[in-house]
Amino acid sequence: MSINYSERIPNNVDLANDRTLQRALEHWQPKFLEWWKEMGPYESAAADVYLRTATGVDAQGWATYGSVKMPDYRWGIFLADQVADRTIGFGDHFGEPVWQQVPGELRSQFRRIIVTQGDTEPASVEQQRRLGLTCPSLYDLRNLFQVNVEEGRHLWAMVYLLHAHFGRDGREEAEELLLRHSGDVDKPRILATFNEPISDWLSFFMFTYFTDRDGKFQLKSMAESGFDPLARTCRFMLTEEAHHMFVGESGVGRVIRRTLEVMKEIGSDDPTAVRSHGAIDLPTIQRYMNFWFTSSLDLFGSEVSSNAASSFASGIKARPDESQYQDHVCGDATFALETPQGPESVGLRNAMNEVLRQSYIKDCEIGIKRWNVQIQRAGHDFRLALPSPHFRRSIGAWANVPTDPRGKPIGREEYERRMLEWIPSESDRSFVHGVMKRVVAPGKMAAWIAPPDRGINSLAVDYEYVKLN
Ligand code: BYC
Repeated sequence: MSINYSERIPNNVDLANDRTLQRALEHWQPKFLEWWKEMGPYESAAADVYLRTATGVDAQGWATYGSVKMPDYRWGIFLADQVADRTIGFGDHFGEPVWQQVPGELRSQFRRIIVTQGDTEPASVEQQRRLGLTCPSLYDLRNLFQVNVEEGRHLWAMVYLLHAHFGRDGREEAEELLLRHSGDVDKPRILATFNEPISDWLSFFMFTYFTDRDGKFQLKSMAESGFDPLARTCRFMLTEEAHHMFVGESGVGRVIRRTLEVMKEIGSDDPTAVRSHGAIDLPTIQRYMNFWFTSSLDLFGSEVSSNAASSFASGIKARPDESQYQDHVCGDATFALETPQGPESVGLRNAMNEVLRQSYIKDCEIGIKRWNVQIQRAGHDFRLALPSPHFRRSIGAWANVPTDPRGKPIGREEYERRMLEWIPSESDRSFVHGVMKRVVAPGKMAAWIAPPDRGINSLAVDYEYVKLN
């Protein structure tokens, strides 16, 4: 079904024919806009931003581009098309028809997962709220705003499911999603990474590379869900998520390119010299990577999780791209887990969080390889590397086990003492903040980042992507 933009809430779910649901969502809409005004991008309401908006949900023509003031963005409800005769592809209900309504006995589990997913979306907008003040270019400012409006739309996606399928509980949860805030001492966001401040653009690029990629894997596993509306919602969200990860990968790549240019100009790789020429030295980039990668690893939950086992068994959440596996039931299969006490064999269903995490790590490696090719081509021996998944963990079997970034166990005293060699120190952060000066002349870039290879939607890099007004 195509998207109906003539209604107050754009949608392709025939909202007009469900007056009760429509009214409930129209009641939530002004609260969302109020939240956007208070917690969304700072001082951005008057800006005209070159944004893409969904027009259809098929792969060919979902996006249209145009200049929009963000508060007027048409946030709405877009589900990927229904697949006829779809059956559940995993777990105890393998082969049964998918559900159009939530089965009563799975209600609270589904609600918990939808709320957790929904909570991350406004959280990220809150985390990134002040970045516009230090944007390195109009091109980057536009990308930030694009990511922000789409995270807002992802919130709409989860709120629709809560309203349409969870009655009064769902409506209450939808309100709560606007009341918790990133980093709030009393009402923080649910998952720890979404309470970390993102106060500089290097963190933003790392977040969109590493944390949005967790989003990709979680959405892929929910896109397999036996609850068809959740699966269809997540399938469409994935198309938006791809741009967010592009922002991360190309962003970090451009920071590295600029650093390499400066290293060539000054004929030195000495971090102090690189910094004194306004670029971000490679070891600092590695420390930011260590921070955001390890924090994002925690988002997959514990290595051994009865919640994950029951999600898989009952048809809530599968492995990403479940069809790539032979065994979709995993009733007796086991998984070899590395624990601080040594190798341990656990039921595969219980290890589903770890299966996801390992696929995620492989996917993270791809960008690191590309960045290292840049460094190698420039003739330097330095190589970026993902730290061990056992390093600096706060959730699961490795939580609070002191290791170095290679995963070698070390004493707690050494761990605490050396942590500032491994993740950004106060002085790294203050240096990085110091170089983040706002650049808003069309086509101009801040000194710490190279220009992108191309502009948005075939426009030139120096196009005025945001008119600040
Ligand atoms: N921080 O059995 P456990 C995205 C909780 S990102 C704090 O180990 P389980 C995006 C857990 O909730 C994708 N708490 O794991 C990216 C549980 O608490 P309760 C977001 C944590 O249950 C960028 C308890 O510990 N989507 O979209 O299998 C920008 C025991 O849990 C953490 C999802 O996460 C943590 N890191 O949970 C914008 C998908 N980890 O309920 C957006 C939905 C675990 O016992 N969520 N806990 O009080 C899920 O599928 C699951 O909830 C988890 C793993 C993946 C989080």
